[in-house]
Amino acid sequence: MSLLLVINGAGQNWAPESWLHRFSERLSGRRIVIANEQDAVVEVFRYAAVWKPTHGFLARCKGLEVIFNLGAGVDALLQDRTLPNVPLVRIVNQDLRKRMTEYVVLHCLMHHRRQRALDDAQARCVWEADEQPAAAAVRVGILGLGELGQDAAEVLHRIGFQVAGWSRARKTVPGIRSYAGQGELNEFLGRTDILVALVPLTPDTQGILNRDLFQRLARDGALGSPVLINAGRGGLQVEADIISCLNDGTLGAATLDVFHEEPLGASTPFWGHPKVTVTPHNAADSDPEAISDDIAAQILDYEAGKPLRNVVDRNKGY
Ligand code: NDP
Ligand code: OXD
Repeated sequence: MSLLLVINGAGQNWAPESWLHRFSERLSGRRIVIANEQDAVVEVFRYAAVWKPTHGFLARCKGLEVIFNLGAGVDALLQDRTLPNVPLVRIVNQDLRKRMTEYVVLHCLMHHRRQRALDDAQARCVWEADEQPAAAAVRVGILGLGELGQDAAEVLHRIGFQVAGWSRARKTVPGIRSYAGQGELNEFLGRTDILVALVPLTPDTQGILNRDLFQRLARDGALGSPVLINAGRGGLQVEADIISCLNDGTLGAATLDVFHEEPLGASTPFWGHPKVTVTPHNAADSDPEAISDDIAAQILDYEAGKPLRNVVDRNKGY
């Protein structure tokens, strides 16, 4: 067995040598190599573990049987039209679910409990409390009721929020109202005070977070105006629409973890906007140890003849 590492992420988590070390510990005696994407000739490897490989590079790797994406979202990878037609496995694990759920709960509660206004009052040394609706008065809508969306939905429901989710196929999740498909999107939006975007970026969802959609959110909610939380992908959002909807009151506030341009440029209005909370695409930073455990276990299972798990449906794009 041989594993090629093709890793182009920014930051300490993505240092290729650390991944080499982790996989070598878990798959001892195997040939594991960090790719040099400039090499004219690429040796034969059975597996590749990748994050944002240069488009066209994997097409030059002969003998690949499985590509393991080192994250949950595969949008960047699928944009490579030359990607070899072999199973593509993405990350699904409890560590990632819990991290995303922490983020979603944190930001739902921050908007619900008006923490930004309290921070502002503290900065002015003012003892000032707003009226506080109960969680049961607030309707959260999760756009994308998949692995991450369902976990967050369940915890929000336990806290007391009214929670619904929207997906392609209907789901059965205790306590969560499930809306399915385009035909039910309007009804889902019309009952939503806090919209949490956790759909993958695909041709169908590109730009879905736009003025037309924001105008269809509930306008009679306990928070006054609807709130947007986007922890999916920047490509889901029309950024000019978010700013103009915040400015004219169509949206009350937004938490944004993902952007068209990452890192976020200095000149964007998001940084300084009083109704926007920016986080640096770290809603759910995948734990490299947990990911390495998953992938090593999958390789051993695959070699023992067991089916691969979490294989991406290329037709759906996620
Ligand atoms: P899943 O594939 O498990 O879930 C995706 C959900 O979106 C499914 O419920 C799916 O419906 C729904 N969906 C997709 N397309 C449509 C559509 N056209 N119409 C209606 N529903 C649709 O993904 P995960 O939950 O694991 O991850 C979601 C996304 O979160 C990732 O793709 C990634 O972009 C992002 N992410 C962000 C991170 C961050 O740090 N900000 C970290 C990790 C992931 P159905 O179930 O019916 O197929
Ligand atoms: C992912 C991410 O897709 O970190 O895993 O965004």
